[in-house]
Amino acid sequence: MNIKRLLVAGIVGAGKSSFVQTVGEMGTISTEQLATDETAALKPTTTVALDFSRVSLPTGIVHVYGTPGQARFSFMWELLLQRAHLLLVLVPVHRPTDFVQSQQIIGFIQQRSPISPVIGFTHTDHTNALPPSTVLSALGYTTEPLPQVVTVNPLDRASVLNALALVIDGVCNGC
Ligand SMILES: Nc1nc2c(ncn2[C@@H]2O[C@H](COP(=O)(O)OP(=O)(O)OP(=O)(O)O)[C@@H](O)[C@H]2O)c(=O)[nH]1
Ligand SMILES: [Mg+2]
Repeated sequence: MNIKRLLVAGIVGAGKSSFVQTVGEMGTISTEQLATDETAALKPTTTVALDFSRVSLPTGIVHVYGTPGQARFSFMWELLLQRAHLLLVLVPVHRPTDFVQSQQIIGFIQQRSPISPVIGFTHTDHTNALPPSTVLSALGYTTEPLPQVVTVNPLDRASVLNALALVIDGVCNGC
């Protein structure tokens, strides 16, 4: 059976758990717990280990794993990265003061994986959303090669499936 593992990473509140839940066909495993740190100012609960769901595509089955957002859980990022075939980093484009944290997560991945992560812009419906080019520059992408990017609403299944298709096609480019 052709199974690919997709890792969905990103900072707290980026939309990782929403993405995993929206894409899943057979329910979701989540580890959502009450936030006890500065996350509580942003949202009441947070992922403390991982999210998991599964989706069946014409090209095969995708197992989708969401990470926690906090750096203290980076051992989970590391574990999940080891077996991932596909990488997506969600970046909320309405929180410019947190772009440096997104950049750090991208750097963490780049240091440990040969796979270039696709950058998924979330919260683009927010009134304070910044344009993709501004966000890319803020993430340190100022010269070629630029990453593959996609705008995604983690709450909308068509949008999530569109992002998934791009992540999968990106990996298969040139293979
Ligand atoms: N309007 C809007 N809301 C979004 C979007 N993406 C996620 N949300 C909302 O943002 C909140 C946080 O989403 P989560 O999916 O829990 O974020 P997360 O990345 O899993 O967060 P942590 O587990 O705490 O790291 C939820 O209320 C979502 O419904 C988006 O693109 N637009
Ligand atoms: Mg989560």
